[in-house]
Amino acid sequence: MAAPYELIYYTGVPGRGEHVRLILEEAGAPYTDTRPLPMDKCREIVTHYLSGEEQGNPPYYAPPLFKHGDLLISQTSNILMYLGPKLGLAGSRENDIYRVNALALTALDGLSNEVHDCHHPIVSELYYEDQKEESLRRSKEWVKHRLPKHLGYWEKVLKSEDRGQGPWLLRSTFTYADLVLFQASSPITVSTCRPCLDGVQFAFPKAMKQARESGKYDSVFQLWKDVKARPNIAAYLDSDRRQKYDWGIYRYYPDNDVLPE
Ligand SMILES: N[C@@H](CCC(=O)N[C@@H](CS)C(=O)NCC(=O)O)C(=O)O
Repeated sequence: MAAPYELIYYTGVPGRGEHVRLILEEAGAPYTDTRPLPMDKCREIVTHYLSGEEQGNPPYYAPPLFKHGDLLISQTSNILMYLGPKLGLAGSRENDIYRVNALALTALDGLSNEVHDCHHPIVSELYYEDQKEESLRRSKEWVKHRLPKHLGYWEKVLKSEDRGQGPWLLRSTFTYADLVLFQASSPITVSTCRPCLDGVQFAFPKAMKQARESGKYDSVFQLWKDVKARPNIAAYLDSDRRQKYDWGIYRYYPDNDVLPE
């Protein structure tokens, strides 16, 4: 029997583990997930796997972790790069995996890590409340400079001649890069806590609404809609497996919900 796919991550927020869930859900691949376990149990399991006691694997730094048979790996983009070719979601041409990985890394850098650093600009170990002033300053500068830069970049990718008629980042071939961009950038409504360019729209609803209504990034928002409408993704988003944003990478702090000045 083939080894199961095992996602090891914290519970209670989609977090970085969500990118791994989305690729598995899109492919309809069975997997186990620590999500339904209580947080204490999740921490215990994560700590065990980070310890380096898993034979043949080094100690890793942080979750998400992914286990497949004897192989234990970390780093979101690395896990996606492992799964992409196995699940047929890494492109169809020679070397597409590197194109897909570049796009996924760019989305994770700009629309995930940078957004996290808006609520924790000094250090993750301090509470948001202990770095509020810096967080507001960073958020203002981020929506002014970085948000348009990132959305403009993705609009350029989606408008590039090479992409032809699309509808996906790599022409007509759906890849996990589309899923990563969706998750980082899906439009959310704060009231229902559904994922924002999902994450970014959750954290900065005012700035994202303004960006959406500007008409400058229509291709980006169209991609979000197209990914959301894929049957397996739509079913997953409607299921109780899809967790709400709360204390993870994407957080809504009213003070930080600013428009570009
Ligand atoms: N680049 C890594 C970042 C991993 C990461 O920061 N994980 C968080 C949880 S989502 C964590 O536990 N960080 C601990 C730390 O940075 O000290 C990835 O994408 O997997």
